[in-house]
Amino acid sequence: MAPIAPSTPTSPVRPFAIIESTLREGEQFVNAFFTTAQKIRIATLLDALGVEYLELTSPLASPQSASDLETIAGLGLKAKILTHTRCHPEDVAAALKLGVDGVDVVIGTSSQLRKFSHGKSIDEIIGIARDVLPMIKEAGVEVRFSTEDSLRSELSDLLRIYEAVDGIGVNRVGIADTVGIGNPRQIYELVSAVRRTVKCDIEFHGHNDTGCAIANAFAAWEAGATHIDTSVLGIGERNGIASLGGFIARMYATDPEGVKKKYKLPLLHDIDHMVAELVDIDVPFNNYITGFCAFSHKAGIHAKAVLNDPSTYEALRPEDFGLTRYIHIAHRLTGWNAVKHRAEQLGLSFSDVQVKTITGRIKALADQQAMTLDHVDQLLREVAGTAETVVVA
Ligand code: HCA
Ligand code: CU
Repeated sequence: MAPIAPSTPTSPVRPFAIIESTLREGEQFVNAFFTTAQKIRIATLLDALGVEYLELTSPLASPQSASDLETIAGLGLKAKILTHTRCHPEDVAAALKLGVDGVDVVIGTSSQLRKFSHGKSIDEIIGIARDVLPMIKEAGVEVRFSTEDSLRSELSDLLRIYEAVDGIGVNRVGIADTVGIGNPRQIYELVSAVRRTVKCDIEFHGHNDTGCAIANAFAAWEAGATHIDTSVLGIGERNGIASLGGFIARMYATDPEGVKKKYKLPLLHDIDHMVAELVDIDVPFNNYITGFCAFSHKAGIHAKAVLNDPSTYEALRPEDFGLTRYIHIAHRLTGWNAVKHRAEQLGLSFSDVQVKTITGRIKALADQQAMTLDHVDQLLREVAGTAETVVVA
């Protein structure tokens, strides 16, 4: 019998593409203000990572947004450059002048948005799509049509719209969990229904208000979505969307070799830290892959097993991301195997009995005070008779 989640999956997985929206959804993060130079740095690094698409703010947002879009579209990056606009002829015409590889249009379909935002019926929405989408197709660039607030829209309305725009010949339809209300089962069912309805590709964009953004993106992919929206650290409107690193971690767990080939994973660390600095936040301690303790092991039982074979307590191999694991030994949960390993790193050799005695001392001290690795090292050196002075009392 095979395990439920094998550490090394063998079956080939269905391809997927990342639409990296730090320069669109991410710009909607409350702290975000990117200069042109910063946008170029972000775009260049994401392109080097290997994301397939970069989505940028609508050129109608502001004159600088239009000029930055043109600049980035002109960089000659491998990633396709998309812009995100209302489903409106004026917006699309402005976008098409700037050298983009595609236009992602969106229109609200939930009763809330139809009532309080644009006031259009479903038939009117289909009519607008018939006017606007051919403009993009005729320009020879990719076209995506998305329904904002898809999760709070009627399924029958969504399917009717998607069927109509598929007939017009879009490259993709987009499903957006705009308020982050969906759960993985609902997303799976919705994407499956859309998959049965359209021939074109399917994109998923999910917010994280209820903590499901990455799981939802993954469920969407499992149900047949081909394109997934992300942003660096998940930044976006409110608490944001599926994070790039989190989604990559999820896909890596599904297909490590495929994901390693597709993306230059060691760049994730720099990307997360660069964007965090630009928007004046820290990389969260518990961030996927790049959080400071993502590869730290603490309890003695964990440390012992990880020293024997890291895969016992690691779903992701830090070395595949250019990172190293850290075994934390300066605390009362420590175990003698980890202390012995540390002694060996310091070039000190002890008998097992000695290490066990030292471990007992570490535990006793750690019951009294917070300890650091320096404390432990000094204790080890002291016992080995190599320490000049004894700092730990
Ligand atoms: C927003 C729009 C959007 C669009 C998503 C999409 C959303 O509300 O700012 O184009 O698929 O979350 O609905 O980001
Ligand atoms: Cu959004």
